[in-house]
Amino acid sequence: MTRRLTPPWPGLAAPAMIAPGMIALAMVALACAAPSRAASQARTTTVDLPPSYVFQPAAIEVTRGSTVTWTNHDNFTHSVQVQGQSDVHMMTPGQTAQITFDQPGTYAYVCTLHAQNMKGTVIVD
Ligand SMILES: [Cu+2]
Repeated sequence: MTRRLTPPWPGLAAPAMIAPGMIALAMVALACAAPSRAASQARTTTVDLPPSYVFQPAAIEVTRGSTVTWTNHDNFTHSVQVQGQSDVHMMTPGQTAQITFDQPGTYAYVCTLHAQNMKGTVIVD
């Protein structure tokens, strides 16, 4: 029979030191996030395409009238096509694409070259 007499953490010092940091992080997160939105949706007009094959962040929120800029930092050509629109905005490596969103709504988009993997959303409010 084995009895553990010590807790799995080294005394109370560690939790006491972590707690203020965690509270500060939580406050920062609350301050940055728009009310009643998931934390995964960033309020930004800039979408990066890092290596490789992703839109980052995949879901963004913008105010109506905003112009969203995608920048292709990948080593391959990608594109942005908003669902329901015919325009395909091609981006070779290093290029950018810009689309202005005037009407509120949720706009799904894809890279037409890699539609299975590269998907994103622009929420306009
Ligand atoms: Cu692509």
